[in-house]
Amino acid sequence: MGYGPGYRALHTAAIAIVGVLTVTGVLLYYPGVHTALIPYLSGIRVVHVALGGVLVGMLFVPGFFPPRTRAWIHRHDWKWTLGLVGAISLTGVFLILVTLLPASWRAAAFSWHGILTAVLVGWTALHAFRKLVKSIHPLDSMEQAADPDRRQFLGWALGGIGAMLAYLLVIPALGAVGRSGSSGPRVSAKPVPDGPQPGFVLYTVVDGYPRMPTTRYRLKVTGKVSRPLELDWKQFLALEQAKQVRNFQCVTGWVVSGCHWQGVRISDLARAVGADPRAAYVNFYSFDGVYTESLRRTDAMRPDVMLAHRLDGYPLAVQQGAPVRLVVPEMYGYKSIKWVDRVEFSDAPLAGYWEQRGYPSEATIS
Ligand SMILES: Nc1nc2c(c(=O)[nH]1)N[C@H]1C(S)=C(S)[C@@H](COP(=O)(O)O)O[C@H]1N2
Ligand SMILES: [Mo]
Repeated sequence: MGYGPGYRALHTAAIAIVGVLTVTGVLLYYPGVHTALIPYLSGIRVVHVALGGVLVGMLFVPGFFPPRTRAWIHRHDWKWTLGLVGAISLTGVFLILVTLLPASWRAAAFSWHGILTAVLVGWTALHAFRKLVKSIHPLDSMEQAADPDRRQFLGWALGGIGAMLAYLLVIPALGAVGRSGSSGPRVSAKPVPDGPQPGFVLYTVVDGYPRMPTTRYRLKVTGKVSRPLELDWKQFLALEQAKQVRNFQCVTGWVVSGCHWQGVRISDLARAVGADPRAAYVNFYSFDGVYTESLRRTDAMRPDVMLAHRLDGYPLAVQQGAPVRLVVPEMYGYKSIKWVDRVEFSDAPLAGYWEQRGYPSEATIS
């Protein structure tokens, strides 16, 4: 009786899920839509990851419940679909394993997650077109065409995993993703003197990227402090400068490894203004007029939390927060507020921009 109603339902469900995953993935990734959908992004992310999990589970159904007949679907349909969905799921799993894998792997996984999805969408369209228009594969011939059994299925799965691992292992050697691991120099994509550095997805929650010449820029350090400061550009640069090479990771999955930051530590700023010991929080404001962030004082005092003004050897690009942005390498990117013009030591936290929209204020990449 062919592949039976169970497999038909599986097929339909898989198509629907792949469709929803593609749409939610696009919504999460593209900066344009990203801004419009801000209130829904954390929900969209949950749906995307959960459905991805369901799809991975479905991939294994034929392995555990082999179809009753050996010949049940066209060989190429099987190979391509399973191979692609398997590889996309695997790259998705890599993205979730935030700290277990090197950032260069995750950066590669992120690219391939998108590239392979584009191939899958193309393939699905072709497959549907063939079935609909040409009817090359009516059920009868489909049933004679191929006979993947459990062994073949496992072979394909292992082959796919093997190919993926092989690819990811040669990535650093090929330099194909642009950046190396957390502390090494960059492999290929070179820093650019003008404009944003390669690898970053450039977010803004307002219309466009606010522009502020350093001649007009003032940094205000206020709140529970004994010597509030208002610094012009020269005075800001005169503060003790710190440098570090760290990964930068957005909660939506993309990661840029080996970013060279230069700037002023919040701990040095705290000393300069004489921050009151009772100020348990440090709040940050952006001159985009909307974005805010807040750190527990203990987190903000870490030596790697800084107001950065240089990235990869060049002044920050406008799109990346020029002239000054916060960098919190231990936490997801949304903590690293751009276009900072006010730092406030306070006894109360501020509900940050994303925290007001459902993201946890504790954003440590664990
Ligand atoms: N002012 C402001 N700061 C911001 C954002 C923003 O939209 N506006 N996006 C945050 C998010 S979610 C991330 S991942 C990083 C992205 O930094 P990039 O634009 O340099 O890639 O900036 C963070 N800081
Ligand atoms: Mo982000």
